[in-house]
Amino acid sequence: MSSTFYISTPIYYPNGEPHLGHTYTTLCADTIARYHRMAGDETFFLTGTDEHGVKMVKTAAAAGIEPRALADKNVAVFELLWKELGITHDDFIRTSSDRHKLAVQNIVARLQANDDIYLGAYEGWYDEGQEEFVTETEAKAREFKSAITGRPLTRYSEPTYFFRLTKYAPKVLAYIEQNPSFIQPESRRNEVISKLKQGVDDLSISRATLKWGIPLPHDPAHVVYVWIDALSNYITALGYSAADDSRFRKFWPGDVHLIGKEILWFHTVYWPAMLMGLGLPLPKQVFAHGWWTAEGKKMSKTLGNFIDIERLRKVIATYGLDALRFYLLRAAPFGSDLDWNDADFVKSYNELANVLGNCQNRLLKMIGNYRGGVLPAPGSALDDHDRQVLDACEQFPGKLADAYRRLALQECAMLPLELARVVNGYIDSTKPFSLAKDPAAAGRLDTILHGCAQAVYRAFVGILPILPEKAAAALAQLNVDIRGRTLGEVLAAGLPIGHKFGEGQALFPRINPPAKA
Ligand code: ME8
Repeated sequence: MSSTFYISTPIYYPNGEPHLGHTYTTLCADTIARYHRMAGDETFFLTGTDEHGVKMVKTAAAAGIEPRALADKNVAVFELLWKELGITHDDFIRTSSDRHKLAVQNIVARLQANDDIYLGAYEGWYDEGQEEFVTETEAKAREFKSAITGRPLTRYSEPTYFFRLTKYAPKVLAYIEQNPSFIQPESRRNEVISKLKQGVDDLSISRATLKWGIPLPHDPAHVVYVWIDALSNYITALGYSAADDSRFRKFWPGDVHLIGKEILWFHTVYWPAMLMGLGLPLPKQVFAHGWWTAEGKKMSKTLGNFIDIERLRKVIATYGLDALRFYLLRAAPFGSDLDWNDADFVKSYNELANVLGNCQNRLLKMIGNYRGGVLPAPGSALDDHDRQVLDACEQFPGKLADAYRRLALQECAMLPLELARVVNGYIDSTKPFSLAKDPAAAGRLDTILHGCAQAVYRAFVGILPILPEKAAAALAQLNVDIRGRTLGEVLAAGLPIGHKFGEGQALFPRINPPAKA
């Protein structure tokens, strides 16, 4: 039975160019989307840009241009980078687009009709970098500075419309408590629960002093608070409230909102409360991944450790896109904080070469030299070494599916390498090159070559979502075409006896000098 799968990234502020952080979330979402497509799910992968708010206005003013021009300029860079990175998103939502604006106005109008919105006045602190209201207690605790950017908080005092967050907060808390998989990882879930238990205020959802935003339908002198506008993207992109809402009906509720940990509260409190107000089901999961630093420090232009778009392009030009994907995914258990480190990058590239590249190379050489490139049937009784390889092949699909189900992306990257390591160990201990010299050992050699081939094939199929170019090149060398079959079918079937292999070529060439990444 085929099912649907909907995954989103945050929509990024185009107040600057994308960097390592944006790239990471988007590559992770891309990997998960690729996996689900291969698994046979009808998949929808959404990304986009969050173009309104004070931050955009201030950055544009500093550059002497209009916010719209700033957005257009940087959106083009985001779109180009995603193209260069081979990102397979199905849609790119811009919050300045008409389809989004109209739907946001419908959303606000529905909340208003539901008596969830009322006019009042906001008096308090605002973090412009995060576009976040900060309570007096929090502001004091943070010494009136942003917890994320360290810049001073701004004081606001103006009329505003409020959303009745206090009405929904107990329901949101109960939902989170009753649905353990809604917020992942577990530690993040606990954070939200304890903060919710401290109580919330109603949420200011309009700005009367800002012009760059979506006008409130019933009071166009106000624009919609940028987070209400932005969170709505997850349904406006699907056509919520539009004449054609077929995508919305097919894909909502979404399966995973992938986000960085700093925007957890918005996604697990404001967004669920809004959806409850709209009478809509909640997304199945919000997964908050960790934060990147570089060489042990917060990324910063002045420190010179900022992994910007130029740096990413340089790494890709030297090592290839797949090496970057692999490094980012295996850098830490998914959900934990991560640190960019040049030496680790080179190590992870060498791991690809020494483990995956090596077993492919050995397999194709041996099968070419000893069996004319044709897969033999096993020709001897199985011993413990053979059984270890066959067991690893058998367990691989289940382990991989389970790792993707848990979004344990580091495991998703390492499982195929583990299988390849088993093959390398198998070759080292059974020594097919010696057996090849002894005609009486032909049957034994057939068994070993057969086992190696089945495992190498599965390792490359399994790593396709992470190394789309390299794994496809490896499969082309193995002369297999898996199109038209699901991942489960391919992994279960393995290679048929008599399969004719192609020629091997180095997948991960040595890079000299292996300087910094
Ligand atoms: O917050 N480490 O946009 P944004 C890991 N527009 N991930 C990082 C990162 C880092 N150092 N830096 C950025 C916004 N990210 C809002 C979102 S969604 C309805 C609105 C990634 O441009 C990570 O995914 O500041 C983080 O959540 C996101 O970029 C923030 O992007």
